Amino acid sequence: MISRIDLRGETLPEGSALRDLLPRAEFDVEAALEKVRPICEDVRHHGAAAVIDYGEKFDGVRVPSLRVPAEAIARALDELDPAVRAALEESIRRARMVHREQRRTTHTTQVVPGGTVTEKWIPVERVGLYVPGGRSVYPSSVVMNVVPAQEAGVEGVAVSSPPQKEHGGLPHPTILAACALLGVDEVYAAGGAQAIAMFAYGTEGTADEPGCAPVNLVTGPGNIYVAAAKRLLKGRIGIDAEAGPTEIAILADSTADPVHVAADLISQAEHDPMAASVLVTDSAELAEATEAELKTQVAASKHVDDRIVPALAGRQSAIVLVSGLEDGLKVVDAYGAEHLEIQTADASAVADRVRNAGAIFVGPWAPVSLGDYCAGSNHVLPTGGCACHSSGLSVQSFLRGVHIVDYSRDALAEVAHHVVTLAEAEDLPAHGAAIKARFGWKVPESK
Ligand code: HSO
Ligand code: ZN
Repeated sequence: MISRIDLRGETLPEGSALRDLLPRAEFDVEAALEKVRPICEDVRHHGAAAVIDYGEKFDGVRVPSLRVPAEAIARALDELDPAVRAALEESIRRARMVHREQRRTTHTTQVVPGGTVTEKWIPVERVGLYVPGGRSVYPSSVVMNVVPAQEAGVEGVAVSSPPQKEHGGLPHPTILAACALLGVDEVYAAGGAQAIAMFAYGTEGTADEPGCAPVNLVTGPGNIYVAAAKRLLKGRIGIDAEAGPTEIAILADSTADPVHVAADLISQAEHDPMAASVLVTDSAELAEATEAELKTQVAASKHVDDRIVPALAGRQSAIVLVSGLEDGLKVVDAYGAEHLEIQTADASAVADRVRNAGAIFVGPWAPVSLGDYCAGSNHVLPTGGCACHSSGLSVQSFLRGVHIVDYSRDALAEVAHHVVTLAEAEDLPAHGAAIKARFGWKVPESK
C-alpha cells in the first residue's frame, strides 16, 4: 500500500542530494502552459463570451451570465444546513482572531535629525480569490482566502468558482453560502484557466450585467491549469503561489500512536490521487504498526479507489526510516512539507527546530484536519518543497510595504558627498547632478 525508503545506517547526504532521495509528486506546470496560453489569449480578446464558452467546454454547463446574482447568494445561505453554518461561523471567527493579529503597523525610522524613512503597509486594491470546484468543493478555502484579504483591508474582493451543472450553472451552494457569511457579494461562476484570465484582463460589462474589473492579485488553490494560468499571467497580476497537490509529512517516534498516524496520512490522501503522505520515523515498530493500521482504516474509508489508494501507493508517498530524531529533522527539512506533524516525545521542542514546513502541527492533539478547518491557522500553504522559500497565505500576502522618504535640506546636505561618490563610482553622474543641482551645483562640504 505504501512504499518504504530505508535511510538507516547511512550518513545522510546534504541539501538537494537528500531531497532527491525523498518522494515527490510530478507536477509539471510547464507542460500545461501550452494548453492554457490560447485560453488566456481568447479571454483577453473576447472577454466574458470566451469565459462562458470555456465553462461550457470544461464544466459542461453554459451559464447565462458569469456574475452570480445577489439572490442566489442569499438563497444559498438560507438553505445552508444549520450545522454547516455554525461550523463555518466558528472557522471564520477563529481565522479572524489569528489573521487580525498579523496586521502590520506603520513604522518610522529617524535615520538622522531631519531624515526619516517610514514603512507604510498598503492593502492591494482589488483581489481575485479562486476557489476550486471540480473534485473538491471547499467552502473552507473561501474562508482561508477571504479572511486574510479582508483583515488586510482589501476593498475589492471578488471570488470565482467553477459553474456546477447540477446547480444550474452556479458555483456550489456551500461556496456561495460561505461568501454570504463573509460578506462577499462579488462572485463569478468561472473556473480553471479562464477564471484566472478573467481576473487578469477583466471583462466588459453588458446591458444586463456588470463586467469583472481586472484585479491586482489572484490567490487560491486550483488544478494544474489554474497553476499554469497563474504562471503565465504573473507580472500582469500578482499571485500567491502555484499550488500543487496537498502533502502531509509526519515526524514520529515510538511514542506516537499508529492509529493517529495512519488516520492523518489518510486524511490528506483523501484529497487527490496525487496527494503525498509521508511518515518519517526512527521506530521500525511504529512503521509496522502504521502499515497495519493503514490497511484497516483504508478499508473503512470513502474515496478509496479513486484517491486514497493511488495517493498512498504512488511514488510521492512513503514511510521513511531514519536512524534517529536528528536525521528525521534533516529529512523533514529537506522535504519541506506543506503540512508537518510532530508526533514525538517533547513535540514542541522538536517543532521549534524545524526550518522548512508550510505549517507545523505539534503533538497528538493537533492533526492537520484541525488546521484545514478550525484551528485559526491558514490552510493555503506552499507545496512541492516551496516551503523553503515561501509562506502560506496571510494578511501579509495582501499588503505592500512602501517606503516614504522624507529628508530636510540639512539632512540631505550631510550625506550628499556620499551619494555623489557612489553615483560617480557607478558612472551615473546625472544621479550626482540631481543632488548638486539643489546646492548651487556644488557638493556641500561634509561635516
Ligand atoms: N488540506 C487542504 C485544504 C483542505 N482540506 C480543504 C480540507 N478542505 C490543503 O491545505
Ligand atoms: Zn485537507
